[in-house]
Amino acid sequence: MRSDLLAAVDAFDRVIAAARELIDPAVLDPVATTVRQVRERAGYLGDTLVAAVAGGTGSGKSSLINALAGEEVARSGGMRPTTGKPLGWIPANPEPGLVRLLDDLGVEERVGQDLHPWLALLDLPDTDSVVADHRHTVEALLPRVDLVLWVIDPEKYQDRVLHSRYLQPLAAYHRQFVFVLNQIDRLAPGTVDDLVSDLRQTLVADGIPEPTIVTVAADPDVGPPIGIDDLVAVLEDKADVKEVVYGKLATDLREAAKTLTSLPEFSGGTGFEASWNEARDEAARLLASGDRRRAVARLDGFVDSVAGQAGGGVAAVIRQEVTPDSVAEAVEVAYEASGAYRTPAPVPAPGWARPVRWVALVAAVAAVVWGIDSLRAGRDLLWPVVVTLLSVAVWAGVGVWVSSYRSRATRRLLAQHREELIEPIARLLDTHLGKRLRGVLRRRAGATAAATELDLALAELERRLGVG
Ligand SMILES: Nc1nc2c(ncn2[C@@H]2O[C@H](COP(=O)(O)OP(=O)(O)O)[C@@H](O)[C@H]2O)c(=O)[nH]1
Ligand SMILES: [Mg+2]
Repeated sequence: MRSDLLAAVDAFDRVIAAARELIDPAVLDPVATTVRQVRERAGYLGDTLVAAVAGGTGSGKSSLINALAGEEVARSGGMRPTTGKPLGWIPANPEPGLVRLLDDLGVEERVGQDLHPWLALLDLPDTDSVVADHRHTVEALLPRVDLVLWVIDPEKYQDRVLHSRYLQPLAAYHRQFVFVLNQIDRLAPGTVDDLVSDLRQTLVADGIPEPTIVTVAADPDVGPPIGIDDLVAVLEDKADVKEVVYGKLATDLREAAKTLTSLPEFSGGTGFEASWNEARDEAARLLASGDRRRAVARLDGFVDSVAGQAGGGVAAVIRQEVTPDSVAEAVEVAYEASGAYRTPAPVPAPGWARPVRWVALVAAVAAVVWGIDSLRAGRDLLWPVVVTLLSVAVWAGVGVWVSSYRSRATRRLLAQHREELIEPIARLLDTHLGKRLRGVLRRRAGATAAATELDLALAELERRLGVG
């Protein structure tokens, strides 16, 4: 079960790493904190029930541990502070995780026991200690231990410091609390029940809905300790909190996962290639015909639409990495590198056109001379006129045909030239723009894939816990 939890935490860390630059830190950071806390807590999850014993000086914490142990392991009734150094009463053969926990908590004094091998008790410094941030010590401890036994002196059970400084601020951890009303031997017969119900009311007012209260006398003036077996039974019962803790951690992870995967950054994301090809080819066509302005507008519009579809942090990253300026630059590079600015030279006239027109011109001049000569000699003018007209017609006709031929051929050449440019331009746009867009989307795809892995890991954990 622990390995399943750790697998889920690992999967979660991969999601966080993949999403790091795509998601607003304001959203991601609290999630990362939750995951870190779960990992921290999971680090000490073993089979031993670890309970910290807390309470005011003289409430009987050390006596309680002695009573549970059946021997004096903790010095009781000593001078204040009676518990300057924390003590651990732990299984003689402790789990490595428990040893690590005690090391981390600085619990150096350790007494091994075989009586309750599932239980470890930590005798903490007193809660009414003058150390100002003592509550923070307890608070820091809470996520790392399974239970806190609050040992309460019946004379001080309404103590303002206990309720306002400790219990109320820590009420969120109430499931981990057990209240031990100690020294009941000192109470008048018949008053215990009233006192318990009074304490219960105060605790409920503190924000602890269903407090577990056990009454004991750890070190009565006369006779053996009272109520210790009941306490052991309650603790044995609470050993189930291990299961509860796993369940709670799994829930924490599931909730955190939901926070992330409901973000737009983790949804959709297909169909990029098709729409990019279309936009790119259109822009390439515009660019091949020299229309840089519209090519830029087309691509910029495309980037906007990709960002719009991606939404959230991915949109921001896209527009950050693919700015309008960089689109214009990519277009400029494609325009220059492809040679789109060069137009082909006009098609020359066919080689025969010029001599033919010369011959026609010379023929026309000759025919005119011939006509003048015929006119002087009084000869028939028909043939000279016919030849003149024919020659002029050939000269003019060939001229008109050649210029139309040249403009048609030049247009054809230009169209072909543009057609041939489209592919290299498209390639250049791919290199200078498409790659960058793909890079951002690939990162998102990575995050989405990691989220899928996380979902599987969580499902496995939930299956092992028998929930979900
Ligand atoms: N009458 C009575 N005295 C107790 C009981 N538990 C502890 N004491 C006494 O209260 C004093 C303080 O106990 P101790 O365990 O040192 O308290 P700690 O400061 O919370 O560790 C000692 O003199 C104990 O003998 C109890 O159940 N009944
Ligand atoms: Mg003590």
